[in-house]
Amino acid sequence: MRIAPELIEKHNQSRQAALDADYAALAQYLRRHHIDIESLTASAAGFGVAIPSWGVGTGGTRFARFPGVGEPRHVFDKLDDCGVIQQLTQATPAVSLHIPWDDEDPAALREKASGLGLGFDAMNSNTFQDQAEQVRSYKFGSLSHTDAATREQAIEHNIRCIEIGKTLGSQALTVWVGDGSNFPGQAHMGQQFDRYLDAIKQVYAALPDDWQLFTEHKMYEPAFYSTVVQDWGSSYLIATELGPKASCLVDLGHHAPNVNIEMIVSRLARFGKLGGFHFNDSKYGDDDLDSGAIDPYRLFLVFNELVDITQQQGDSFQPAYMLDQSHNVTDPIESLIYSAIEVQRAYVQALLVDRVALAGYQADNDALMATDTLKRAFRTNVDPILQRARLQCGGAVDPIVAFRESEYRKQVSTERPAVTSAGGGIV
Ligand SMILES: [Mn+2]
Repeated sequence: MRIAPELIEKHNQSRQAALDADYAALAQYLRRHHIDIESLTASAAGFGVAIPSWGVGTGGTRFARFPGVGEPRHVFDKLDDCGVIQQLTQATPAVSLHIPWDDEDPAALREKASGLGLGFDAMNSNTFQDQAEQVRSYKFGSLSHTDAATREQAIEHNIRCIEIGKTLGSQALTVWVGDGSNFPGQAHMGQQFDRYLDAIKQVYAALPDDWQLFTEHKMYEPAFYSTVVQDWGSSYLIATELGPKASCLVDLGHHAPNVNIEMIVSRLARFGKLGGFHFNDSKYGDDDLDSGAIDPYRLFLVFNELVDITQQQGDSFQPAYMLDQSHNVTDPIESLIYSAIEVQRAYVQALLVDRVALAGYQADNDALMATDTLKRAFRTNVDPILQRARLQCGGAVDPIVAFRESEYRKQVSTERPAVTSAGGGIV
């Protein structure tokens, strides 16, 4: 463990009395509403959201990137940082790798991760940029490229991601492509989608029986006129064409402003095609801001649907949760800690919704009381539950404070040379 357990223990001890008092008060409040706090704490403790390996590096925009100190040099440093986030929050048990950025010896990766108590979540392929050794360029597309050999190269890359993932214990491949066009008329939209379907079917054919393929849509960027997998409709068509092992992945930032994402969640789940999430937040577009930073109520409303679906479909409904955000002005570890807790908070708040009362208000068309039922849950401060869950699992009551107390960033900055590259770069 990179942070001394004694430090966390001391941190927790100094907060124990206050937490016990707050927890008892919240338990009493919830008891009045016939809710058992212990079952909520157990649910919070069982919740996990994966960390993307690229999230622990400082992000950037098209204009610039301002590197932080002690940035991870390679995937093993990234795993160390993810291990710290898991150690303190106990809510991020898996890491999602990106190939080729994290392409290292799988046995070494597995050993490093298990030493940190981490598993591997979905594999992410990359056909949106060119790599040094690559023969054909993805400038004009990858899985939907007009050139068959370029499509073949993109198919092979995705299959290789599956092969690497098999050795790591991953069980899913997330496919996001930047394919599209920048000018009306540049691409034949129908034929382009046909080529994409034909290529992704070949990737799907290489999927092991116990694997899933997640298709991730995004409205725009890097293509600014049209995108091949632009919305949940196209994503649903793809997942349906592929078969039962394929489902849709919803990245909260990949929609037009004001789109009702919780409704998309409901629709996809209703037809068994909701596979997973990339959590982040946004104000204007695909801003990749920290989860819950701008609109925590929307995050809650998404989880309100997820809890509702789980109650209907049971434990067979297990969407994959991952953070996918870019940290431009904060310490990435602190942002990921904060965001993981915000996502966990939304989940626990959604568990508080009185669904029997809500169904009654809906049946009576009592709009005001129906929405108040949601607001009551959203307004409840569940911090004592989240803190108790962390405490029970060996995490820190206040992970950001504990992280700063540990001076981990200062410590790794002596091992990791400063990055001076100031170039732009979305990660
Ligand atoms: Mn994403």
